[in-house]
Amino acid sequence: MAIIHDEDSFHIMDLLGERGFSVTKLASTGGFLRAGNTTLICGVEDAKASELTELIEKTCKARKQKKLISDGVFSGMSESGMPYPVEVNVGGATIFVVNVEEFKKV
Ligand code: 2BA
Repeated sequence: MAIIHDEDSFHIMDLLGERGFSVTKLASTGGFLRAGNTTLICGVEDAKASELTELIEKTCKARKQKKLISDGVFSGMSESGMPYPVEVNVGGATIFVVNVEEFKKV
């Protein structure tokens, strides 16, 4: 189970699909910030567990990114009339590796 940023969800879902992992994506909300995030549930054999966590770690790594923002809420523009770049933190993953007692498909 991995809680990741929404921004990383499309990329990691594509990669997991390409590598043959089954995955379920849930829209979730962080209890502290009350902001949207994404929770992935992925059931795997023990032998594939480290490949899965490594893939998530690489793809969803916390990093700084330049984003264009505007300070004029109403105009959508800065004083110069142009949106400007700011550095923001994106990505990161909180991963829970849980043993499954029983797995059934009926
Ligand atoms: P992270 O620790 O990277 O956590 C990101 C999201 O992962 C959390 O969103 C939550 O949805 C989930 N998560 C993290 N640890 C968890 C756990 N042990 N059990 C279940 N879910 C877990 P938010 O709760 O909205 O937290 C967003 C960020 O705010 C956290 O980033 C952390 O940097 C900070 N934060 C969270 N709780 C805090 C607290 N009590 N005091 C100060 N800062 C806190």
